[in-house]
Amino acid sequence: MNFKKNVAWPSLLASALMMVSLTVNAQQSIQPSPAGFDQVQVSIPRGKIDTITYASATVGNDRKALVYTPPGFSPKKKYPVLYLLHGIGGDEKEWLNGGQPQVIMDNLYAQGKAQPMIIVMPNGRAMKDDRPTGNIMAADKVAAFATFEKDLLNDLIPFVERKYPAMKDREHRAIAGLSMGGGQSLNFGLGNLDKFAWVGGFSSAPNTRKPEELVPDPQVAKKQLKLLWISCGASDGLLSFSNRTHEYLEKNGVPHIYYIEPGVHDFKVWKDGLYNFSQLIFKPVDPALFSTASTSNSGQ
Ligand code: FER
Repeated sequence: MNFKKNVAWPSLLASALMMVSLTVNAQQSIQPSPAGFDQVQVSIPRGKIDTITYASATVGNDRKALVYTPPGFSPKKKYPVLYLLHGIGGDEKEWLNGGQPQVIMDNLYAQGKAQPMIIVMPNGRAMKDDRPTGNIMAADKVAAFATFEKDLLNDLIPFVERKYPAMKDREHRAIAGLSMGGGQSLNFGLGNLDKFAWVGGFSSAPNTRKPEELVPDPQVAKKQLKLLWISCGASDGLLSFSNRTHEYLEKNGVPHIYYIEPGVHDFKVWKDGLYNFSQLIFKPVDPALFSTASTSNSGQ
């Protein structure tokens, strides 16, 4: 009897601890980026940024993209790839100049918070003159952001996967972007679920397809997606495009993270987007983070 009594305590303690940890998990949520997340730290290992040039059959000329490889990168290992897209006023250097993603990522790696990944920053304006000059809202320039779907799938991704030690399956390919690039990421990611399992839109622009066109089959999306991330500044004039997508996803039971933070249409919000999204991808996602917590896998 005494023996039984004694062994009951550890098991009771284990149960109590488990309940505490379940409660903690259930309360887990996306938090604002901590101070210093975007500040250069001395004496930590750094990734590297290359400029690549690829032949685009879609556009009919050579195009440029930037590629960040993480600290400790080795061509002998294999890496998942995040395609990170810019906005209507930018080009392949917009993230670098405005968001310093290499600083955010180096800091995350120093803390062991993100999976080692290759980040490709392309030029999403798929036309011969792809500079953000003149009238950036001109119809042909806006249309070139849609044309980029072909350039990305048929020209850039195959190039990256030939030149870099990239994993080539959908579960190791992510796409995210800011504003026009957020709309592109949602359109191209959700429109090509055989190619992308991780999709993020930061402050997505009016180029975002209407929800019914974006996700025509919620059950397929639910099954295929590893993570769908939608974030926006609460005071962004484009918030309605994120919100209508979120409401449709919620109504149709497609799990996703919807993160609205104080802010406008600027890099503060987009850096927070990258900081959070990059930590979540290419590893198991805690379902407690989903805005739509319909995660009972019944019927699957
Ligand atoms: C628009 C408003 C904003 C639009 C695009 C944007 C194509 C894009 C903004 C950005 O990328 O920052 O009406 O139409």
